Amino acid sequence: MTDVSPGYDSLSPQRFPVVVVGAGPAGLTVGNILRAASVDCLVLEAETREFIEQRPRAGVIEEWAVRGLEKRGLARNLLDRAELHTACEFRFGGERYRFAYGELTGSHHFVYPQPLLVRDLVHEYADVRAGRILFGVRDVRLHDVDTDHPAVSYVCPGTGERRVVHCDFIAGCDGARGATRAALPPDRVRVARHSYGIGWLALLAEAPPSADCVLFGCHERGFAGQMPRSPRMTRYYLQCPPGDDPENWPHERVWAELRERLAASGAPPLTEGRLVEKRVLEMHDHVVQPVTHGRLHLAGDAAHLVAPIAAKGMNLALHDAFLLGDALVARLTTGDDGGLAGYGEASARRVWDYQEFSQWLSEVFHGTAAGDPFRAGTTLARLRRLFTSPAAAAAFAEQYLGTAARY
Ligand code: RFL
Repeated sequence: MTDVSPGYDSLSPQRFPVVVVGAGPAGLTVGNILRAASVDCLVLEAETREFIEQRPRAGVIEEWAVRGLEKRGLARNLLDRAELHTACEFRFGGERYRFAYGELTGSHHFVYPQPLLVRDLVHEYADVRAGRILFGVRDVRLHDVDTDHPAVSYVCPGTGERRVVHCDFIAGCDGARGATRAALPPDRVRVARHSYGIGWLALLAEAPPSADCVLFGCHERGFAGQMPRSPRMTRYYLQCPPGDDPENWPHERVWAELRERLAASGAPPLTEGRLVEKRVLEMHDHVVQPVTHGRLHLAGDAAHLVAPIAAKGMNLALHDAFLLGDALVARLTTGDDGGLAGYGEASARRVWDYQEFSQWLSEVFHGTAAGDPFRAGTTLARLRRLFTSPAAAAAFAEQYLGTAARY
């Protein structure tokens, strides 16, 4: 279904200061920042509004990101409804080890499902700030991005006609499989890639969480994780071979494996429920550099993908959106180019820091199951150090929460 915000069809000529491609957390946040400064923009989204408001994905949002949303008037529902998490629990060697990072740092995570955040951001952008958004567009193409008169064209869902929108800037926020990244010249762009050679079976269960915090099970049979999403929904992960078929994981096998990998003395039994999502994710990362070419600026997963090991992707998408939204507003309202000139560099510092942390945490999660006694030994040392060395615990908490003073 196509959903068009009121007044869209009467727009003439087709010209906006900014065209945002993609209505995920990054694109919608950029759009909202622009609208708050009365900058006109058009968001082009390939899917329907219903689809993006229900697509299950992230849930863990870092406190600085929530404060960034709050500062921009985008966190009302989140602050009312999100759960606060102040601890996570590692399970290894048949024991439970609670890591109370809230006590250690005074900081916490917010748990708020991504589809709810997307719903809030679409509502605020389209219904409150009167931003223009077009859903269900096909075949988005960028034109003349290295000139000062770029354009975006797309196939209109209603008529099947190709339409052209002229603009000053394009925000490429269309995720890891979007179209905007292809507009970067291949001879000037570098995509740095890392593959873990590991798969995760990502599961969403219609069941209350089995513990009040995130669980990380580091087990010889492979990693298992539990992430509470709401009082009725829980995300679970099971390490599996890359490319595994979700059909190899019937209900009974999933729960038996979760029970085994998350077993620990004194742990309450897992609360089972219907599995409403079951898909295999390949654990890989990449970073695109540079993220700016002429009038095109990439943000979020379009610019960098981080495997969900440390729950960082949406946080990075929001970080980019704050930087890019503010920089576009400065450029378009006062002519100040500084924010846009420094955007790629400012984004990349946090991106690389989070990539490094994900890689470090990946070894903690997967080292025990690598079939290599040496890696199993060093993994155990890493885990023990978190609970024996205050300095190691403080460093972990800082990275897990994204609270470093500088990136
Ligand atoms: P999105 O959310 O992918 O949004 C991109 C939007 O662009 C649209 N699109 C197009 N539109 C027009 N034309 C095209 N050619 C288009 N191609 C695509 C898409 O339909 C979509 O609406 O990117 P954005 O905004 O950069 O946000 C990134 C986050 O969604 C992502 O990083 C997170 O979901 C990653 N992630 C997590 N991140 C966290 O910070 N905390 C978590 O707890 C967390 N858990 C997760 C996750 C990702 C997961 N999956 C599915 C990989 C858990 C999972 C299972």
